Amino acid sequence: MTNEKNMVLSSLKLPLAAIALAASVFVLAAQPSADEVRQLLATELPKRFAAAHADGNGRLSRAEAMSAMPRVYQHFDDIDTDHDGYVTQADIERAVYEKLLPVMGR
Ligand SMILES: [Ca+2]
Repeated sequence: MTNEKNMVLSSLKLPLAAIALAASVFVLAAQPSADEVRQLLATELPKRFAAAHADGNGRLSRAEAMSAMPRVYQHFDDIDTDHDGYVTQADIERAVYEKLLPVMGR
């Protein structure tokens, strides 16, 4: 049984750790479903956001995003809708719901 499991795992192109990492930063190459993205928002975003903003002020600066949440950094100007140079967790959630999920179309 263990050997069968190992064969299945070794046949995957990516190590499981890489898949988990990709999912946690919302990389779309893995083609998560809309439900999976909603699930990630509920479970992973609060943890990642808390870990990413080092000073704990509830807002993520561009520099903090660059080092800890590269996908957020990549879309920083879209997410920072009031253009004050900071994004909140709510900003990220809104961006995903308003911009990402609609284009996923499922
Ligand atoms: Ca802002």
